[in-house]
Amino acid sequence: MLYLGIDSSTQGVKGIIIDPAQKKVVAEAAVNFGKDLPQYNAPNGFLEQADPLIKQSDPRMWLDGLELMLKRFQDSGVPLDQVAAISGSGQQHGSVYLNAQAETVLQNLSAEKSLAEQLAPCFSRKLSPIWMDRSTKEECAELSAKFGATLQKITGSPATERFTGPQIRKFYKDQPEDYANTDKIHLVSSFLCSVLIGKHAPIDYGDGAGMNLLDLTVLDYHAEITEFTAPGLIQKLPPAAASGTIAGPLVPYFEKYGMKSGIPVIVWSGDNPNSLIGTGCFEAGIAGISLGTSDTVFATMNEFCTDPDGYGHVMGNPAGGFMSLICFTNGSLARDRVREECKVDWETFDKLSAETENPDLHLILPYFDAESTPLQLIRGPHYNFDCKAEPADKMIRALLESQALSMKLHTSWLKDPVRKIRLTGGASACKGFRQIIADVFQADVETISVSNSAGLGAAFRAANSAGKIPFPVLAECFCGAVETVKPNPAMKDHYQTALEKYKAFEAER
Ligand code: XUL
Repeated sequence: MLYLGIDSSTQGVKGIIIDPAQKKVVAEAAVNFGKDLPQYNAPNGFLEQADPLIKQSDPRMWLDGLELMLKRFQDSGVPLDQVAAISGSGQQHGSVYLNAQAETVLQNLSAEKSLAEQLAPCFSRKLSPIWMDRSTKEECAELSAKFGATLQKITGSPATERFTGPQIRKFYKDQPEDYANTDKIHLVSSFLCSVLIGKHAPIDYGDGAGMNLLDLTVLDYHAEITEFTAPGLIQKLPPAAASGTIAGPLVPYFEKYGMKSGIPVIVWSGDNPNSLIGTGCFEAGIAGISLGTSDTVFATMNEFCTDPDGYGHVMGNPAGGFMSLICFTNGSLARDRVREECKVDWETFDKLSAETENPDLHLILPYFDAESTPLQLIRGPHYNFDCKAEPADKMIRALLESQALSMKLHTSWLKDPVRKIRLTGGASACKGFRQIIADVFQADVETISVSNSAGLGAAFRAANSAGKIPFPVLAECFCGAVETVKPNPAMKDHYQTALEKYKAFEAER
């Protein structure tokens, strides 16, 4: 039995097919929006706009990306007809606005035309705001003024610029007619699941918690918050459902890629909840750190608690209960900028990160782009030293130590202290960074050889839900540690002092 996980991320769509009986990844395929679909003018997955706080994408690009990815599987002879179930992962918080026609179009998808062509008349809002959008400061202030601290207690997060609720409120205020013409508002995840099953798919508790609308105490939309966000919104939202729910059977449209129609499609989730599953972080105290465009830290929670500083989030855990998520926008984005400024290649960057020391505690608040943790709408970066006078090695070390210290600082609200870290994402290849993270957290750092943890997590969810294979069994087959870095106890006091210094520096901004 094969299981397919699809990951629709900011920059592209990837697919991964696993065979749990053989403990094998059977095939992977990838599409990059910038390279493969240049007609959408989105080299990094979103349109370049004059206001840097606005970040939007054309949802037709996500549909074309999905189809091209399946086509690539088909062209390389992958036995897609042996796939027994599918699930998926979407970049979180992004929203798709559909008019009433969508229902009929979804039900009658014809293999003659592409999904993008058929759904083009169904968008009541042509462009979708994505998670990088920070244009909803006013709407967040309105939600905070109305609900105060209860918003975080109920939804797991304070009003957050990139979250879907504030984005919907802005749309309702700015384009009331288009809002009135909107029949359903989907997340990226539930939108793509909908095309697979030919009807509106539910939103799972994992991705749904990134909306500022879901009452996590009862796992359904909060009537008053939803109504205040935008009148009549509750009717426009797909139902909320547990992540293991079968959304429906795959529609015949996908037979054109050699898939079997009728196989179960499991409700999709957000990339972070999927990554938690795909990195095997099922126990509280084991944190996953994904070092991607943005860096994210996530962990299973034994009990629901919220971040008093308001930067960390609580989401539904696809394995049951809750998970924490802290998102740092300036992850690889910042590493790449510093590398470029230092005029070194990645190999040298890696080498310098491991060889240099930073006894003077030089620190960087790397807000090259607007940051989410802590919230910084104005771009930085900020240095506590004369950056012009620093050689490359010192700059690189200061950046990586600052990023690790920020992760440590902003996970201090978690009730279960981080005792082990599972590291994934491109920058996990950086040896020096692995040791810095181990030393800052004073915890073992396991590197896992999973390049697409969100897609793998989606494939695990398909295998778990349709094939009844327990998550830990899947994790053992596919995401064992390839290397463990031990913390150096001699660095404990040094990094304790550094943490205090970082905290004070961050507070000054
Ligand atoms: C999480 C967040 C990002 C996106 C990236 O809150 O905004 O991690 O999910 O895809």
